Amino acid sequence: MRTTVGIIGAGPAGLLLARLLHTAGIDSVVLESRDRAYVEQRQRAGILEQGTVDVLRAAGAGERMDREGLRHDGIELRFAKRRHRVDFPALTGGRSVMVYAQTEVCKDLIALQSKEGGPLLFEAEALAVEGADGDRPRVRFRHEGREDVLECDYVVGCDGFWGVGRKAVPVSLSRVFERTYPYAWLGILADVAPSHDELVYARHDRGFALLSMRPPVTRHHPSEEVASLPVESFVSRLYLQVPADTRAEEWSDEDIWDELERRFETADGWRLERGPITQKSVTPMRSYVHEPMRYGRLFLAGDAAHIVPPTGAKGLNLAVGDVVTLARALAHEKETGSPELLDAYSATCLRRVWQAERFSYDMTALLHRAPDATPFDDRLRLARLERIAASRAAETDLAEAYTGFPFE
Ligand code: FAS
Ligand code: PHB
Repeated sequence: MRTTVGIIGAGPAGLLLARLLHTAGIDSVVLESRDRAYVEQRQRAGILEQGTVDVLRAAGAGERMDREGLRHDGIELRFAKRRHRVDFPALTGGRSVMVYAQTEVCKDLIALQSKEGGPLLFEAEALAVEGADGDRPRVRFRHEGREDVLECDYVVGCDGFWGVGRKAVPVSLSRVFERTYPYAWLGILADVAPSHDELVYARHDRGFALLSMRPPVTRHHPSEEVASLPVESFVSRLYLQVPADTRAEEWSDEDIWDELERRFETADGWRLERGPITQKSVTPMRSYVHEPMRYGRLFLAGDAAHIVPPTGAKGLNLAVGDVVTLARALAHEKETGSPELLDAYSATCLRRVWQAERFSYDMTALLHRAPDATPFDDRLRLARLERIAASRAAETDLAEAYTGFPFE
């Protein structure tokens, strides 16, 4: 097989890159090791930044998002039984976020790719990237029980944290920056309407809790009926900070609801509605950056290059920033013959990556309680939260970061 851009991975990074290249007239092939159902059902990100929403619309992948997603103009911070709402448009000159799950973004991009894009091979596992430092990189892969080779002009590792793309960078050139956290998130999906119409981030002496939501699983409505889905039709997506070695099955449904209730408690008697839990999973917490994000004709994008703790809702949105930058650079080279934007890819992406790492780390440290936290640490976190509630400047920093850093 031969193509201009070989893409490893059909998560949001790989799928959106293929779409952006297609609209720029650049051919690609996407190799995805799992099957379509796995990619479309893998519960992960839930929040799209303003920039991501704009890119999906411009790429022709925003129609269902605009119908079934939910625009959110703020979040609520909860601490010491107090509630403080952060008003995004008022603090950022009109920016907001969209509640629309990563699973739905992937479904929309896969549907587009199948209709008018290049080859997207499921159950095609990339085994290695070879020749990245030469003019003819190639991907050795296994598909339908036999090994094959994809010859390319460029290879892009969009294969997540555990993929093979990053392994093609010589260790001598790799610089890794990472931090693991002494806690994880126990996430649930529950068949009950969200108890609040926006996301609630709670800091409690017992640990962090997050109330989020998901649009109902798509049922084929006549278009006029879903013009604006009421939040009551949504289902609840909730998270609890738990010890890092927690196994989801250790927690009964009742224990989960009891613990969520404790951590969301407010002085004004706000109530958390309960319902049947339909999914339970534990997400480890990690900060990770691999530099550089390029080696010869190999580029890394998304989780293949960086990981953030999900507290700042940045992971998917960072992947979008990477592939927007790369698609623009490849199109520039095609149009002008100049590699200047390709040569700047890694540095351009890393400026945005490190801002997101900083914000994600700060939000995580602010809202979680480490097992070795001291009373001094607890007071410091409360003081930081008080400052955000009292200072427009402190609140603006959070609102600007949460709604997304501008693409360069
Ligand atoms: P992905 O990991 O999504 O996709 C990589 C793809 O490559 C996968 O489909 C994989 O099967 C494939 N692949 C791997 N190796 C391969 C090989 N050798 N050959 C072929 N294909 C291969 N981010 C948020 O913003 N908010 C959240 O709430 C949030 N929650 C998360 C929960 C969990 C459990 C996890 C793990 C992550 C979460 N994230 C969240 C981050 C997540 O959304 C990522 O940032 C996002 O999936 C990044 O997309 P990709 O870079 O495309 O990587
Ligand atoms: C989610 O809805 O899955 C979600 C929302 C916000 C976050 C993390 C996860 O910060």
